[in-house]
Amino acid sequence: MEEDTGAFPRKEDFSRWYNEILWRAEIMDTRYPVKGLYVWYPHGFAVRKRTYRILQSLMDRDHAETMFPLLIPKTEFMKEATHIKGFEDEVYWVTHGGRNELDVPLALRPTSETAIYPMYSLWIRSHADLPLKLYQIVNTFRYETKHTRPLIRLREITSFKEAHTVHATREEAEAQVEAALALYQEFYDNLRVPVIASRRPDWDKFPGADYTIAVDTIMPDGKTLQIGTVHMLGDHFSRTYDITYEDAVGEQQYACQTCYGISERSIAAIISVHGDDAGLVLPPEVAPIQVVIVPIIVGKRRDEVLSTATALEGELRDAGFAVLLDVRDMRPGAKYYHWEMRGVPLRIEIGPRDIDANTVIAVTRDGQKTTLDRRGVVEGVFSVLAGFRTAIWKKARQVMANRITTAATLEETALAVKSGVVVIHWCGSQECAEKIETEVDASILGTDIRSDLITVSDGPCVACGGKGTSTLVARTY
Ligand code: 5CA
Ligand code: ZN
Repeated sequence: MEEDTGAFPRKEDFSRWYNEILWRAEIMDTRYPVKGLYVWYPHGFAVRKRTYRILQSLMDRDHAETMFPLLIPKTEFMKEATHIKGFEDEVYWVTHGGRNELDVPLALRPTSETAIYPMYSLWIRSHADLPLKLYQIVNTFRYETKHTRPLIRLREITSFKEAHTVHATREEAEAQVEAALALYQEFYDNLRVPVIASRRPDWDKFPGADYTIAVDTIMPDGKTLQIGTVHMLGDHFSRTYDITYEDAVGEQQYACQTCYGISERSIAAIISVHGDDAGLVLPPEVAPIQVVIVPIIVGKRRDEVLSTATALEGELRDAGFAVLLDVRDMRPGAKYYHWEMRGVPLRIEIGPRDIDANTVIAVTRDGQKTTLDRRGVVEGVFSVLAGFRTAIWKKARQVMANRITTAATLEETALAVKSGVVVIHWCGSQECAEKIETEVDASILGTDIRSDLITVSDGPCVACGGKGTSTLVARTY
């Protein structure tokens, strides 16, 4: 690929920076000729693969993986009234098989409740079958009408991880909601992406849920991105799809359910939260190449440098690092630029002077330069990468902390919400919510806030002065 000057500065126009990074770092190709559908470049897919491996390893602790069909008969889809109402404008329908009109139109799943739950009804017989905790990673289709964006608002979500659990009691289902939140928290900790969890207001909950708790991160432009949701479904779906079990005394009971999902928005979060003007910054856990070795070749000692670099590559590979030796015939500076754009966490430079001194130069993606002893290079790389992990975590948390403010009036809120999330007091009434949302030109994100960066309290509602509790307000994606 042609090398050129750096990407657009992130601060100036985040949206433009984001779109440029996607192709410059070879994450997504946005030229596919259907709106809202994009193509993973192999490099982007390699990041996705590592990210989803982490997600799967967390899920696999106590969930089983499965796969349900993409097509859902209209008859099943239309059963749960609230759910249909929430999704009917977003569903793609398959109406024909070849030239024949289908007797029953088939929905392309926008999410899979209505595909999975009729089968759960067949599978669950007694309390011994519970809890049931399954997940799948599939593509789903939503005819989104808001502005579509790669990885963020897709019409084909390619990497929809959805979990669906069934429990004997409401208490167990509620405990599962908390367990799912803890799992998502751990997932995002692994990606070094700080999140805030909060309970969505009733009008914003998942269609068919009792309540929804979402995790959001704050993007560089101060808007929030919802990067995961956990829904308490109660018995809404179990009554509709007849998911019952025989309890210990032989009586039929409706089961209680939860579902929770994460999409490739998680990748959008990694890119946006860590990236900088030079391109991607990848946490080592998800970097397809963790260490790139750039030989500094000057004149006569070419072979010596290359053989030393090759030996180094072998050592690091044997130690388990994803390492690449860049032997292309290019200036070192151009190579640095190339790998910085692609987010490689660590670059090692090795030239004649380093060979003489028995050292190598290690430069992390955030610009920290360390001289490593050639003999202890494996330990050195481990420790430099560990330091890098901590550094990007600290930085991301600090940036998020700086973007959270509190406000006591609507005027203060309107001003503060331009640069991030605002914590206000709200009484919980829809009337006040509408007033707040129009006057500050932002959304009520949620209550029941869970974040170690925010202290919650009670106080007078910013709209009516009545008794209120801490509430997040933000401009959202
Ligand atoms: N069945 C439930 C749980 S799996 C469900 O569909 N929940 S959801 O609608 O909230 O979606 C789960 C997550 O997918 C959201 O939190 C959001 O992060 C992501 N998501 C939703 N719509 C899109 C979209 N159009 N493009 C990309 N990601 C999306
Ligand atoms: Zn109020």
